[in-house]
Amino acid sequence: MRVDVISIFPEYFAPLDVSLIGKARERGILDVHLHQLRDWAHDVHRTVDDTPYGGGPGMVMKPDPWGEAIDAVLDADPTTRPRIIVPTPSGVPFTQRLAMEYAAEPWLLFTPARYEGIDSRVMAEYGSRTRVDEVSVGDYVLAGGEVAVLVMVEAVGRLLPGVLGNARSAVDDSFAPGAMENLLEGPVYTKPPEWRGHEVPEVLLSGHHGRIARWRRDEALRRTAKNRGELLAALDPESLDKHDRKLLAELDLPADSASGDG
Ligand code: 6GU
Repeated sequence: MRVDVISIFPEYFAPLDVSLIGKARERGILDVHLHQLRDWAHDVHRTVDDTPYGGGPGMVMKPDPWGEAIDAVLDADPTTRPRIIVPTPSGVPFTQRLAMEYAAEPWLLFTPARYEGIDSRVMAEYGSRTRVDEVSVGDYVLAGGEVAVLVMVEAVGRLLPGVLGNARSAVDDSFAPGAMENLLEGPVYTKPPEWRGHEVPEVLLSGHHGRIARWRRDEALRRTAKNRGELLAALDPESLDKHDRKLLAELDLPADSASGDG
């Protein structure tokens, strides 16, 4: 997969040299190209922002540098078009589903902004030629989209074939479609069996795969109920067996969160 990022802080992306994503790049699975937006700002100050039409606080990123920068990236391979991802707190939520969708694309172009965002005509211009997604990584406001790009590249990159070893696949991630969809993963333990007086749950040492699977599901249900009541409420009742329902009935849940219909 090719990934391009245009930013006034390309140095923000140094973490992409490290760890899982760094390895994926060394192995040629991920081909990252970083671009300095100011290379396409031609005045002496290399200005990329200006005051907003209609007034109000802050500054807006000018369309001209973005247009020239995006054109230059598109020209790098005229045979393909990248999916353009514009990070913004007013975008659609970035989810595991969207990460999987992006992982199936040959080419992504991220355009993280500073200030109050990019002049909207830029999104209109490229939206008529390729897919342009405005995407948010959560309900809080960052100083700029760079960290959001790091979040998305890591979430997408680990899904690319060959990035995670056979030993650890992404199929049982929390939020991945499948049997445990929308259940959080429960607690995990490793050696030693006792640490500072805390013991590893006996069932995990039992070697009894059926009991271990049941215990893990119980813990997943408990943790989801405790931390993410809205995920529990959204579970398909058909996905809950008799044991699940008994466990949930025994938890002290708000009235509307355990029935699955509410
Ligand atoms: Cl994508 N950008 C900024 N600046 N803030 C955010 C965000 C993105 N997602 C959540 N908050």
